Amino acid sequence: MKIGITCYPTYGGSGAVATELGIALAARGHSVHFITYEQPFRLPLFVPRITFHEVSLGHYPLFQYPPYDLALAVKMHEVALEQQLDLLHVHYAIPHATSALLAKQMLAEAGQRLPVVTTLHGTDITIVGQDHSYHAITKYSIEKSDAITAVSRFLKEETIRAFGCDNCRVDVIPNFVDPRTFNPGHRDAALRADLAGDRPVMMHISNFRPVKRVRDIVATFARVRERLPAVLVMIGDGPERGAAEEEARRLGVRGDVRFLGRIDAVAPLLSIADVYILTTDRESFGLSALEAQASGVPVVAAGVGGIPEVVEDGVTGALRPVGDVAGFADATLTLLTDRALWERQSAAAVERARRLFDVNDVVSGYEDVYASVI
Ligand code: GMT
Repeated sequence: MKIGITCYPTYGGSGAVATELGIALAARGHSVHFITYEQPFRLPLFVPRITFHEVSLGHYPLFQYPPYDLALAVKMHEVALEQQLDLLHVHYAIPHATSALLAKQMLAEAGQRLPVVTTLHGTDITIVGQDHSYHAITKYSIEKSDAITAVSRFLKEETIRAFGCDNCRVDVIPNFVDPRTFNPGHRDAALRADLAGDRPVMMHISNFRPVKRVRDIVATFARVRERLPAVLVMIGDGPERGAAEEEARRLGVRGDVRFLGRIDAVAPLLSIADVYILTTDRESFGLSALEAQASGVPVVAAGVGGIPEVVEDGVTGALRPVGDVAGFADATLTLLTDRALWERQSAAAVERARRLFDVNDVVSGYEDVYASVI
């Protein structure tokens, strides 16, 4: 098949999933065309059968808000015509599904069919799409897509609750992980010693947006640190990073918290962690928690949204209510002090990631959806 993929190319789960999916599809012989405003962050420079098409925004002084959605629709139309695409697969409803529908209508005028598959990832449904300014267009774009997928059962239910979604079917296709990249076998003793010496490592990766509640992570770490020498490794960057650094100073643990900034290839780092922590207040899936489990790292997380579908409480980690810093700290301390429990949960985490979220099963699921719309 010839497949166009549009996603947010910047640091984040939906871009990571879309890019890994494109790479896996290309490995199966499909031609994949990424249509985005910059090279997706997880896309290596050259992969056979993958082409990157950049959406460029012309500049004109009249435009206080340059119409990116239109430039994207034009690029989708151009690539679909030139490459004779079989379908467009867009990740994150706004504005990608809307632009895809415009491109589809323009192509229909020229007698070319272009089915649109929309994958819902999270805040396109739970926050942005429910904002009054975007609700009607999000609902329209979902309902007019030829197929809709959501990354968790939670997100499917939330889509139906918030948008009604008349006459449409939402298939749940979870996110996936490639065990060749994320596995416990990569543990790099020198990297671990460099970051933490012989102390246990708590780790978090995100874009530090307010929903992630990164200050709760620092507060949790401070409680752990009272009882145990440990190191917290924070990977990523975003609006709340400054607040997290300030919280670490305020709680007197700044010296034991490593803020590494944005790192694209996180697998080697994940494999040296002892506990992965995610204190978010809403999360449709939690891709980083899955990648941590595949790396053999138990997860301590807030049990919200789709997280319980990814992390099994008491088996591959611990789930606590949002904001329960004392509960997160107790669960972390238990894991860090009970070696037998840690070994059990680490093994169960790897097994769960392989059994439920294997790249091959998930990519086959998307191929079935593509076949159904073509
Ligand atoms: O929806 C977002 O806020 C952005 C998006 C992203 O690009 O990181 O995150 C969502 O999609 C990921 C991939 O499917 C999920 O793992 C995240 O849980 C989800 N984020 C939220 O629901 C907050």
